[in-house]
Amino acid sequence: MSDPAAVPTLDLAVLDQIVAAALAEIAAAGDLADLDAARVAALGKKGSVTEQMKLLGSLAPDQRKAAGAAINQAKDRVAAALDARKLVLEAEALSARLAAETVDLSLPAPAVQVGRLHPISQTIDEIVEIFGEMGFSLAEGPDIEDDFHNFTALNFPPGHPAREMHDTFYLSAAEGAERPVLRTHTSPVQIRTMQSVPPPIRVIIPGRTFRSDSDQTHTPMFHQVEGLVIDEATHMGHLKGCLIEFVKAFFELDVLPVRFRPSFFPFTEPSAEMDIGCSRKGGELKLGDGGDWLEILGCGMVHPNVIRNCGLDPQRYQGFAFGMGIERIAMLKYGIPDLRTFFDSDVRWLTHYGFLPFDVPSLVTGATNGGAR
Ligand code: 2NL
Repeated sequence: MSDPAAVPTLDLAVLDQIVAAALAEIAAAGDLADLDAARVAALGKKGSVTEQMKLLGSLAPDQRKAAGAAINQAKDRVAAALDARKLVLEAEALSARLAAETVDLSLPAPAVQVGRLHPISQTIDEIVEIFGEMGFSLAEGPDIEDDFHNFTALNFPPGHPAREMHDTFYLSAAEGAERPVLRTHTSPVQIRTMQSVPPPIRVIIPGRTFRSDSDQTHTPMFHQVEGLVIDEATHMGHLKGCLIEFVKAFFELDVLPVRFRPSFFPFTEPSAEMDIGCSRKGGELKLGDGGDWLEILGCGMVHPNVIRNCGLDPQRYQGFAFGMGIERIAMLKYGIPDLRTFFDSDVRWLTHYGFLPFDVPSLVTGATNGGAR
């Protein structure tokens, strides 16, 4: 015989208190760790709501259904409160983190700045900025090339001296394959552009180039920038106007005399060299109007053979191209006297001649404030 008083019943008032206590703890949780403690205290293995659930087994069978429903409801209320509070705390944590991690780029830069942009990088950025304003886009290509893109397409005849071992770095050939070549100029990128992009084309191509040459004024790796314009109407007048605007913008001179001298390249006809005005009085080189001349770049109208070699019809398409050495014009603009120091990786040199990363070149603000100096 069992004593009816000994059969446990579910005390709804106690359950309500447990829920109220859990909700209060959840509401008071100040961070996600507090909230997790509240979750464990209510719904964990030995949590207050879980303990109520354990009573179910000892209840009289006719009470179990209603009691189970009441406890499940209590559990759902606590779980919903946990979820809601979690969203709030997570949003608060994110806001706090975002506020703490803010970087105000308009604040004065820290007094000690060690990073510098190499003058080659800065000069490339400036050139790309100027031609970008004129509507050119940037193109790049591989350092390791094949004979067709580096020589043949550019109208170099088979026995041309530039193809010789002592001028050009060749890699060893895979069996049955042609030997690859380290590009001797950036022109192969223009060939690739003409092969893949339909005219009109306006591209500017900076990059590393390689020649087997090493002395005071030559390094085996150096940088070139070349430009190419191809459409149906471009002529020598466009070439001149474009390059005159470029040298004035690059050297930041409103008055800069220029002249074009006839020259020869296999890939252009006619070809020219462009000089800018300078003065050499007292042994010091000064760019601008000084009665003397300084060679700055090579240029010309793209040879019809080159256009044909790229699969375009030279009767329909024409244009101009130009090329210059980046080290050379960087030395002229920034007064760097020795070519070989560009590649010494000397931090003191870079601190002196390098540029602050935020010194972004622009035609509106002037190309530069003179970098670190
Ligand atoms: C120089 C002269 C030059 C070019 C490069 C070029 C490229 C193609 C077709 C025609 Cl795909 N021309 N490039 C043209 C004239 C001169 O460079 O003194 N460079 C350092």
